[in-house]
Amino acid sequence: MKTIVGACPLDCPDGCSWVVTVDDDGKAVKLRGNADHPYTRGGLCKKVNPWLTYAADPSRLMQPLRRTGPKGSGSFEPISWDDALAEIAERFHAIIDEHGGEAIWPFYGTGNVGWLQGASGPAGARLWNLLGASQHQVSICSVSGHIGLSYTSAISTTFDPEALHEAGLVLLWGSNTLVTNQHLWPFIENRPIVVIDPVRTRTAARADLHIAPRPGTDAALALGLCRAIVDRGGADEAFLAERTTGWEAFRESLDEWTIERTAAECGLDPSEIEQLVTLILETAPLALKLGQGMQRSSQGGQAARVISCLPAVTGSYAHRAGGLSYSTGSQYRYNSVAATRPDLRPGPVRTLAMTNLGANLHEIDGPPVKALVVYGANPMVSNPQLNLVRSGLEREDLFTVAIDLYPTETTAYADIVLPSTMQHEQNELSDSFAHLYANWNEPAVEPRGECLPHTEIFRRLAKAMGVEEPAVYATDHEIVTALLDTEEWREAGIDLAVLRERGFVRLPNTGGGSGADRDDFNPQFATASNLFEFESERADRDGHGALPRYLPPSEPAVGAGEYALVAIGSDYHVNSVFAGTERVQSVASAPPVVVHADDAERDGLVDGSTVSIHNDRGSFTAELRIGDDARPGVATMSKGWWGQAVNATVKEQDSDMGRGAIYHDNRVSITAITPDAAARS
Ligand SMILES: Nc1nc2c(c(=O)[nH]1)N[C@H]1C(S)=C(S)[C@@H](COP(=O)(O)OP(=O)(O)OC[C@H]3O[C@@H](n4cnc5c(=O)[nH]c(N)nc54)[C@H](O)[C@@H]3O)O[C@H]1N2
Ligand SMILES: Nc1nc2c(c(=O)[nH]1)N[C@H]1C(S)=C(S)[C@@H](COP(=O)(O)OP(=O)(O)OC[C@H]3O[C@@H](n4cnc5c(=O)[nH]c(N)nc54)[C@H](O)[C@@H]3O)O[C@H]1N2
Ligand code: SF4
Ligand SMILES: [Mo]
Repeated sequence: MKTIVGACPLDCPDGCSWVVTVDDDGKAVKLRGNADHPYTRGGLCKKVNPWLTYAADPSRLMQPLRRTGPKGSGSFEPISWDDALAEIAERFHAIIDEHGGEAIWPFYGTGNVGWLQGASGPAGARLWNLLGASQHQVSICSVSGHIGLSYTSAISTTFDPEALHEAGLVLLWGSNTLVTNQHLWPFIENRPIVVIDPVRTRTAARADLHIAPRPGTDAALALGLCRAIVDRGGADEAFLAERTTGWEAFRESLDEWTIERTAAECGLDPSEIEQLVTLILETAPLALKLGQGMQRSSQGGQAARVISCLPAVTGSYAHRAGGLSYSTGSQYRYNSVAATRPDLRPGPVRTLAMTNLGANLHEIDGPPVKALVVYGANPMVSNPQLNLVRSGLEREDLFTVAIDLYPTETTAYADIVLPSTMQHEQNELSDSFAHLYANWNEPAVEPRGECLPHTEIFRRLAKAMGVEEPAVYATDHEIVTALLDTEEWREAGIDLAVLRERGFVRLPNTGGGSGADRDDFNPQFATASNLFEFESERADRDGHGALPRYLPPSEPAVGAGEYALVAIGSDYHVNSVFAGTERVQSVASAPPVVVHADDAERDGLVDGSTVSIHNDRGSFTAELRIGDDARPGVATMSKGWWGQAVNATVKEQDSDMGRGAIYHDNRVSITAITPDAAARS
């Protein structure tokens, strides 16, 4: 028996370190959380504990496949790797000859978010650059919030989550922490906790105070809170004078945000806002954990921008356990240029946003998309406006290659399907968006069947295409060495050998050390002025106004029979990953949609009945539940379940900043479809 340290690859903030036990026959017999890792602290989660069961799932893709039936039918025949790569190479050459490299779109998703095989790297980048393929922007998750914050603090985390046991009030804003970021909980559970979320999630139910605004009204709420804090003498004038700019103008803009107006806009009672203001004033410093949920709206970037003003008004940014954390991702500073080699490009190339897949497959400036290479992504479940995506993927002239672990609703549309290794079978350098460590993942076992890592697939594809440039044949270890080729990593004495030996390291830019010896993590505002910018010329130039502001969501659900559909992280799986495995299918079932009792009564909806959830973009069915999980005007359920086309109803529309998706800005109607429903009531 031996143990090998690895890391969870999923798109989850927690970035867990794990330990795989391998027996003398080279078989993985146990996979558990790493007790030595300061953030993982032993346990993983119920989504990933059965990892080895998922790896052994009977549906796992084990060899390359070629389509034999119509697109979408899921009919395939096995072929050899040589034949699969030869066919892809031939198609790529023909497409490049006729339309140029930009007609190829490497469409990678968040199935793995690592730096070698996953969305941060990504694998294949050097080959795509050399071919002049379209650049891919992973706009599906958090981009709007990042851009929003870039105008004010320009830093996406101002505290180390491990310091939160020193926080005053912990404000979880649009974050379902107990479900989507559970390893943070031990650091905050003894602090007073407030949750701002239109849904009464498990996290909200555990909080000291839960405020449930109408979806997409967060910026109004934040403006109202700022004004109330000023009115009650809680503004930290010293901090505002020394560390911020534009405060006077911002303060004036707050005039209109009386508690009454704020409450009306957000669908709250004024007393709820008063109560929150009191808590903020009495329990300093304020540590605000901003989730991704609240920025999946047409005004999501602006919402993050406004919310970030709150800890500035209270001066909380000055405290090591205060301020705001959206993502620690920005602290991972690798040499991406050396790893991905944009200099290999034949000339400038366009960038295509992941969230614009449907539109881009139908109509596009420049060369049409003729080849799509989908890896670590499941757009037929996770992208907005599924009916538009589907008709795009059905195009006969589109050549689609999909690389996955299992047959999915997306691989069904591929011409060639390639089998990927799983994390415990491959090299990976993993990060986190909640802690400040880099995790190394050493392969623990040989790949199952004929599965290959992404990096190896693209090396073999380059060979099949006859590429001579040596850079595209770099080994995994050479790419990691390129990633670590920065001043910071060198000065810290961390190279690949150190990473492999230790399994994880604290990021060098945090002050170094570990545990009690650790220096403070004390990052500075990274704006041009090095101040917190209430007022921003750059934002004004970009069309977002010099001052942070509130604009209503594009699809407010305020009329009778209207619901804002909010489909959030499931307890059982991360997005759509593993949702189709035997294991998940045996412990979970198709998620019900939950509405408030008052709405159900008004619309004649019956608990336990089957309903259609629909709008002019599409529809799907679910079981209806009545419960106080949903505030009036909201319908909620979990996302990522196969065969339940929640995103058929979501509009493919860019958010205000960065082409983010607007999943939670989605107005639907709900109608009963079982004839016996009325009889049962
Ligand atoms: N178990 C589990 N964990 C996951 C995932 C999963 O699918 N399952 N997904 C992973 C991924 S990809 C990500 S990006 C993270 C996301 O982590 P979170 O940000 O926690 O993600 P969500 O569950 O999408 O949304 C959080 C909360 O935002 C709320 N919300 C929706 N709209 C609004 C709004 O307008 N205002 C406010 N204030 N709140 C709103 C939702 O009701 C939800 O409870 O989680 C990761 N972790
Ligand atoms: N309604 C609604 N929709 C949402 C969201 C929401 O909150 N509400 N959240 C959005 C968010 S935050 C995100 S991040 C996106 C996620 O959307 P995507 O990035 O498309 O991710 P997934 O749907 O999880 O699909 C990941 C795919 O990768 C495969 N996979 C897993 N590991 C590996 C691997 O090692 N190699 C390969 N080749 N494949 C692998 C899985 O089997 C799965 O098919 O969904 C978005 N969709
Ligand atoms: S999904 Fe998140 S909590 Fe679960 S093991 Fe992976 S990183 Fe940890
Ligand atoms: Mo995400």
